[in-house]
Amino acid sequence: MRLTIDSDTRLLVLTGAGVSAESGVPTFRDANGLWENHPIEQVATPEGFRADPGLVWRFYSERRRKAKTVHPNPGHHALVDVETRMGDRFLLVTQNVDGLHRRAGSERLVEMHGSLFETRCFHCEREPFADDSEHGPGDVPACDLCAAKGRRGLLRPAIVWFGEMLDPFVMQRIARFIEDARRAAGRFAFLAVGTSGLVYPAAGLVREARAAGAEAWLANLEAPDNRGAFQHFAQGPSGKVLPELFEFV
Ligand code: BJW
Repeated sequence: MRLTIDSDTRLLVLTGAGVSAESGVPTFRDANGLWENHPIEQVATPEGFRADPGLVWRFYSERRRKAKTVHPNPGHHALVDVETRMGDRFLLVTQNVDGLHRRAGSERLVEMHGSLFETRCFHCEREPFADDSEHGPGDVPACDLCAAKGRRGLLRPAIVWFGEMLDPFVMQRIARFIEDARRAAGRFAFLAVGTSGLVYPAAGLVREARAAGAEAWLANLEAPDNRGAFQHFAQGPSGKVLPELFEFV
């Protein structure tokens, strides 16, 4: 089964944790949504941060440390090759925060759930900034911009937690790509890779793309909940499936 790409095809790719699994980054649902017996919601929500910022920083510091030791795999590299050939007719949207797509060389890239390697303030509207520092209980970093105004602000990882809005510019960029593809004369394909299809708004992108005329492809280890939304299913590990999936005509 091959996804055929000609000189007019547009391709929107959505990736999830499964793409990084072969690099050694654990997926969310494999760990039963638990970290050290804490439900993920305890360390990935604003309420969790308010209750125990030190615990949340320990969780993300561990993830930062681990993410620095892993490397992109053939699945990440296959998507860079496709982007190189398609240029602006390609957009990669990832739910992953591990930075592996960027390190592999992806440039037309939207990190819709944020980045492990950026920090922002929990209290003020300052822009996220590059940061790979590690913290834990008793060592929660403070916002210098808040301090300069005589306020107490805590820094937090720049990750989109449950119940938080995604960056509107991110959603606009995706919507614009879909709209351009709808208006364009050529074929439009949507490909989801390594994602359980449980978390919104990412899980709804397949329906938005299909409403704009896309042919929907799925590359995943197992059939996820929203399998029925896809016309084509290439089952297997993405590091093996992606390098063999595309056919340029
Ligand atoms: C392989 C493989 C291999 C393994 N090869 N494949 C509509 C309906 C219902 C609920 C909602 C809704 N709209 C919004 C919500 C609420 C909520 C939500 O979706 N909840 C659901 C759980 C029901 N969404 C939100 O809160 C979002 N915000 C929002 O919508 O704001 C507006 C709003 C505000 C207030 C109220 C209502 C609306 C924000 C969601 C942000 C999620 N962020 C997380 C946590 C980040 C923390 C962190 O990373 O530290 O992002 S959740 C977590 O799940 C993480 C992931 O990016 C995300 C998706 O997980 P993913 O990638 O799918 O991974 P897995 O593990 O689930 O699946 C891996 C898959 O790979 C599996 O299928 C394997 O088979 C496969 N696989 N190895 C190929 N080698």
